[in-house]
Amino acid sequence: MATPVKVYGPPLSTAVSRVLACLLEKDVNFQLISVNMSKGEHKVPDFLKIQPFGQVPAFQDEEISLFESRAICRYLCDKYADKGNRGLYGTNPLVKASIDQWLEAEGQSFNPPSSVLVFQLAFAPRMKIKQDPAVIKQNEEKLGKVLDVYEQRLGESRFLAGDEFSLADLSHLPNTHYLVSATDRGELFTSRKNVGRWWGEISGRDSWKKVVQMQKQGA
Ligand SMILES: N[C@@H](CCC(=O)N[C@@H](CS)C(=O)NCC(=O)O)C(=O)O
Repeated sequence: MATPVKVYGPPLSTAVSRVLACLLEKDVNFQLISVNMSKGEHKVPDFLKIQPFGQVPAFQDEEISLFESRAICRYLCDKYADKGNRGLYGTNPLVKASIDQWLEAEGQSFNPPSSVLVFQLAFAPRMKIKQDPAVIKQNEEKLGKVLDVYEQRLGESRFLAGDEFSLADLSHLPNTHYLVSATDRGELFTSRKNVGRWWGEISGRDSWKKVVQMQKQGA
């Protein structure tokens, strides 16, 4: 059996959970290596050798070390093209271009406001950090505008990049999961008919259900 790839970081991290969902979709064998962030293990010199920004996830496969969750996912889809969900990152240039476009939309337009809201609404209270109502309001408005674009797109196609579930949809799972499950702002998604339908469909995938289970177990 091939040596498992290594993922460093806790499944509760949105960026780590993105990589885990991709590994499960692709049916790639992996070893999850714990990084205790409250003890600052992501800032120690040995960790910085594989993740120079001192963030999770870090990743290793054979002789390559990688960071940035979306780059790791793209690598996994290319390297393990014939394993698991073969269409996850498209099988022809046209489909791939559309997946890349919506992956960029996730990283550039969806992630900035949604990650601020995840931090402010889900993590700050747990960490006993004071919430900033002005920041919450501003980012809620920004996210609403992004989701209006998604609402229109998802009225035209079942998933963001077309009729098949892809890496573009997968990349939205971590932040959306926290906003829907751990805050009172789930309506941003569920009040929009097409976005709500899409969220129900992508969050019901076995791969994501397994990631949520890992988060619950604190694996
Ligand atoms: N763009 C990076 C973001 C990584 C990131 O922000 N990780 C967070 C956890 S979700 C982290 O390590 N935070 C601790 C820190 O920045 O010190 C990716 O997608 O991998």
